[in-house]
Amino acid sequence: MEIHHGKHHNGYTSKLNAATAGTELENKSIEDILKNMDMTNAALRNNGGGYFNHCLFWESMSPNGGGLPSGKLLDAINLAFESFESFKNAFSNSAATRFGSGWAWLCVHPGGKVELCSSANQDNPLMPGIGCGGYPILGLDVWEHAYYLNYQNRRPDYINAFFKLINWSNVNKLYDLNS
Ligand code: MN3
Repeated sequence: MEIHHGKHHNGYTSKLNAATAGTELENKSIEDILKNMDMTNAALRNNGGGYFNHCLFWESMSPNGGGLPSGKLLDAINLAFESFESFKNAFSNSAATRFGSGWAWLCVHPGGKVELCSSANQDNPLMPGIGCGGYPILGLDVWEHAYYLNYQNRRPDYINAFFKLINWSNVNKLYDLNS
């Protein structure tokens, strides 16, 4: 995780700063940059996504995490997936079956409906035409750099470990802010 944060995330952040320095994007929010992404601009797409995605990834976890969501988010999960267990299975399946490098997301739409999707590389559901188009409130990195040092090819074990660390109070907060 230290290498992931200090090398990988740092690399995306530095390259995003370089790609936006001196342009009209320099003072825009990262959400604005992603929503208005020129998908043919590979440097901005890969590093803008990489910056945002990893920020959400770190905030998705806590050493005291795990357990269950609560309140309106738990209601929305039960409405969409019938139970927390079936949500967990569907999210894990989405993360396990993303071919190659990418991310699995839990997103919220205006009004509060939640939906799962996944995306390739450093793409993000805020970008035009990517995933379910909702606001991502929980994100899991399934690039090999995220798990190979500890889990080798056992991506499902890494996904299972992630569920023991999910910071549901932060996911609840993002749900309330973006629903
Ligand atoms: Mn990563």
